[in-house]
Amino acid sequence: MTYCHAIARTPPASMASGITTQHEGIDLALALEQHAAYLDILRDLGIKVTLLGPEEAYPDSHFVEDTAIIHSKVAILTRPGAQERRGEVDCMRPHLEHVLYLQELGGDKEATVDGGDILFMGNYVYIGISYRTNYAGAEQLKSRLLEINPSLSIHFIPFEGVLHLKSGLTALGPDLLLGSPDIKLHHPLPAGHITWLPREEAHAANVLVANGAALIFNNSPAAHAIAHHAGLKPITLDISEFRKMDGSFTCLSLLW
Ligand code: CIR
Repeated sequence: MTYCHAIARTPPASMASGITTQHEGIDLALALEQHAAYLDILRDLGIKVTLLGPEEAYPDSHFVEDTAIIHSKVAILTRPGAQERRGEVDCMRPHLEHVLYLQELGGDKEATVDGGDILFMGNYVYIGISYRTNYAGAEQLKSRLLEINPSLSIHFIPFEGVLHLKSGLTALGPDLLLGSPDIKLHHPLPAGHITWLPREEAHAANVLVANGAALIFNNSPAAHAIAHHAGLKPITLDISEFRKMDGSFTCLSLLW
């Protein structure tokens, strides 16, 4: 995918009280350093980065990916599955409405979607059904996306084993995916060949592909080789402090 713009948010000092399944202390100074390095990589790839200020009331608010799905210059605001993250969408709305067409998810209050569950692969859109994204939310999102682009092939993908669909599966190309051995897909995917990572690199399945490059966890030789083989330029980065919050590369920016 070719991107020109990104929105990111500085991690708040409160980030250590965000939602996580890990039990490791977070080093805020290091997190800020890693976040800055991530943004520098995006800039080096020719992407204009808009960096929003920290939102102390929302410890997970730097994971901006979960607040919107962007397709064809339209941003569809989500309704995050975690109650304590819902306010992040209101914080994001004013920044997106200046630069993109805005749509709401709509539907009933039970409908939930996290951006981390939405995977675009060529013309296919996989909507992960998870603890965060439910079928009601997936149906709403599908309707919105088809209004924007009726030619999309949209599929619901129930899974287990990782937080978001893209925590365990990302697209490297129009027919190639990188998979974590941790993700358990309930059904085979309708399209796309999955290359599975070895267990010791399970966390490295979340790769951010942008402008011919692939941002990859450091110390992940298999992921590095697979991305290289796919014709991408691998760029490695340590984002240990975000991993401690169950986050990864794609979650730290909204791109278009
Ligand atoms: C959460 O549990 O919501 C955050 N601690 C991590 C969110 C990561 N976002 C993503 O993978 N898209």
